[in-house]
Amino acid sequence: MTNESGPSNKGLVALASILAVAALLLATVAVLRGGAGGGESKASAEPIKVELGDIFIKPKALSATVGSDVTIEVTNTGKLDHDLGVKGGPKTELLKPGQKATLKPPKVSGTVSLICSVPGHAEAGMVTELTVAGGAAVAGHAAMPAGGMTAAQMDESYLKGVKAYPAKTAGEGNVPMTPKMDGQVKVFEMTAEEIDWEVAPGDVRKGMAYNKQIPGPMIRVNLGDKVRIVLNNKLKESTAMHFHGLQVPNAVDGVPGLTQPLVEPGKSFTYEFTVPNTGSHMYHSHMNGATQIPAGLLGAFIVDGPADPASAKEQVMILNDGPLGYTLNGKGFPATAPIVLKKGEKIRIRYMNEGLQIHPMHLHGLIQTVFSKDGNLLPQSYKADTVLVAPGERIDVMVEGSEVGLWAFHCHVLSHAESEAGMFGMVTAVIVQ
Ligand SMILES: [Cu+2]
Repeated sequence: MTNESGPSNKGLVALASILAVAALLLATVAVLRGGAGGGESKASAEPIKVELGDIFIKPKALSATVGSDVTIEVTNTGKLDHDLGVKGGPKTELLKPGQKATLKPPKVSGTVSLICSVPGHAEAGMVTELTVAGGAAVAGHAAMPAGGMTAAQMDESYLKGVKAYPAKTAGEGNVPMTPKMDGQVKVFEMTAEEIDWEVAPGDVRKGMAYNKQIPGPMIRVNLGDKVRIVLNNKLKESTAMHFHGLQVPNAVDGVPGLTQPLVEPGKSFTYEFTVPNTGSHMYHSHMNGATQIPAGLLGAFIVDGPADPASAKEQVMILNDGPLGYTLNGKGFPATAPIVLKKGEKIRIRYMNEGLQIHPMHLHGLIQTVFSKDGNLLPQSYKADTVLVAPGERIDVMVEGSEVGLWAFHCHVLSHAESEAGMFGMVTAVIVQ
């Protein structure tokens, strides 16, 4: 089961772009404050202060609200030249020691890295994270002015989002991949490249994808299968592929410089191994990981075997956060896919967190029975209504459609799921019929 997909709604896109301009004009004063390490300042329109030094950025985390007209005030306190900006996006001019400049936070929600673009400086630690929370620029209601919405506007925007669910968007990720056979070897060819990805209706963002899918195609094999994964790099930067959770030989562990050469732009690399262990695993980039994985270079790698056979009904649920916003299988509400069950039917949900943040997944009304962690069956299962999935973790749960209804299913870090403009991001539903 995967997300609904289809052509984008052209009317909505046009409306969204018109209203996005309106939103820009209407952008109201929003709260902006220093995050961890920065100390909190009062909610105000005061600029957030960022220090560039040799070789660091302070503070390491910033937060803002969508629609902010607040600026980031950047001061170079070092002895070297530095700048600050979004990788590949807007940045300040190159600042000499003692110079100041201002930078506008992005207009969309999500987490972006701000870096110094002087060669080598970001790699040496000149990175800070800006999280832009809430607001209307997500969730396919790109339209409403964020910050200071009236109560009536909030109601209208909220209901518009709910009514649109499940919304169709272009592009579908996590599609099961049929390997080509080379004798006994199952061959999966993966091409990494930059793409435009429609996260929610009209919300098209720059991503990185394997075979034009976010998440990448689902690899599903049996214990003991011989597999070959061919990675073609069509990105503008080097990459590599790591098989997260699979106990593969060191030579195919996918860490450039440690176990293999960099897979440079235009180059390919081939991984071949015998599938060593069962369970819910992942494949993802292991180069510039804090950028490439949140941007979409990730996928599910599921291994069936006698000790952990496939369940009758299943759903992979890959959690991610970053430049694509807060997503479930590459989409944000209302473009997330509902899970549909008949009364009494059971489904196995395989959570996989490829993001940078923790996501406690809360299901209303139905019990989640947690029975596997990182591909290992637990000695004793346990029941929960909220299941915390940390970055890198895979947690498998069984859910029974014990009660008929339309049950909300969302991350309970509420800023990942709901804003003044309504629900967005990590929200979907289990429908029991
Ligand atoms: Cu979350």
